[in-house]
Amino acid sequence: MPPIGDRQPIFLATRSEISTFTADIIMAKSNIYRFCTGPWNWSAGQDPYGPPTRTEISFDRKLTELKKIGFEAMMFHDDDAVPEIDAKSGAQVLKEAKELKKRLDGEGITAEMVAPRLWFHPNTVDGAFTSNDPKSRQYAIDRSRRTIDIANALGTDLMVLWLAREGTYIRESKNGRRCVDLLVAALDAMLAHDKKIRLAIEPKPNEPMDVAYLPTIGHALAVAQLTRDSKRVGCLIESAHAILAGLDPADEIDFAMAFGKLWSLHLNDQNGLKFDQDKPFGSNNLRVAFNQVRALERNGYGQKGEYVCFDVHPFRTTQQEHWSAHLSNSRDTFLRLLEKARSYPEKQAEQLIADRNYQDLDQLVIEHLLGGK
Ligand code: GLO
Ligand code: MG
Repeated sequence: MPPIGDRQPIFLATRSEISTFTADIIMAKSNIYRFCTGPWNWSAGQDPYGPPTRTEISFDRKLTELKKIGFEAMMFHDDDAVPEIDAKSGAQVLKEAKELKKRLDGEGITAEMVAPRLWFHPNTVDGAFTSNDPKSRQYAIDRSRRTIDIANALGTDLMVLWLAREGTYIRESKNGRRCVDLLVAALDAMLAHDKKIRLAIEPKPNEPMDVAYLPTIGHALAVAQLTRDSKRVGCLIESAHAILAGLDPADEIDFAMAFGKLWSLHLNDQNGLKFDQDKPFGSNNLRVAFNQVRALERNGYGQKGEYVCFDVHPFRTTQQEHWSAHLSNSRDTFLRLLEKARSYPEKQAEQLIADRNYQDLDQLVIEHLLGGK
């Protein structure tokens, strides 16, 4: 294994280690994976064509549910943490954030990250950091600074930036080169606001915009390099977003982790190039999900305290009493695929690779996922 400097340590169990695994050891080792989700992931079934199909679950119920389904952390939008944030003074926002921290501590739940919700407000109709209107751009930066203050109060140094409206409906409406400069200026303003905050960009190629400015991890990490403190700008990979960009999420994981920059993760699934589906992890393509788990394993994801978050939603048809099944199912699937990653017949695979027998390598993977003959 080549030296990797101060980048992420590599964790790749050898075949001989794997063969000694008992079920217990596998479970103990899986402890390095800690799970997280957000309050928005218990959505009520509404879509652009119809109203909710379930009643809203209270925040308190969501909070107490987490531990029961094996989750240790919650991720927040700024206004999940402090509702109606725009109507409140800075002091009030901080007071409420500190109250929330106490509630989280009481439940033994960690705040994984906070993300500014920059896509709801009238000021962000034409984009936030890349709006053509300077007042809107200022609003977006001011609100992001508040989000950083909330992150501090909740005890996390991670802010996630899903750049929902940083793109266009028609390309002639904005200047792409200028938008890169505006994004860098905004990231710089956030980095200057707090010396410790880390920014994780969550790329997505489209939706709600026709075309986004930072569609992939490569784009996110390239922009990071232009900022005043590139060490504090990394990324978050969402499986569905990678698939929407026509990429394999496992490759995005390997790429980000080669830079030591994968600071959070939104595992889910997606059936091809259509609306963002946020299906349970592994729901659509078990093999693609397996390869994501393998990529996380070989790169040691989680060893620096990173969480495995599921950005999944219940199907619209889901009934009230099954309100958490999409989350516990995603976690179960992850753990089952972790066993598959750890029991993968590495030696046999290596031989087939050496023989350039990818035909049988393909079948080896299929047989392994099917449970062996
Ligand atoms: C939507 C995104 C969204 C973000 C969340 C955190 O496509 O995945 O759910 O992850 O708002 O910023
Ligand atoms: Mg997401």
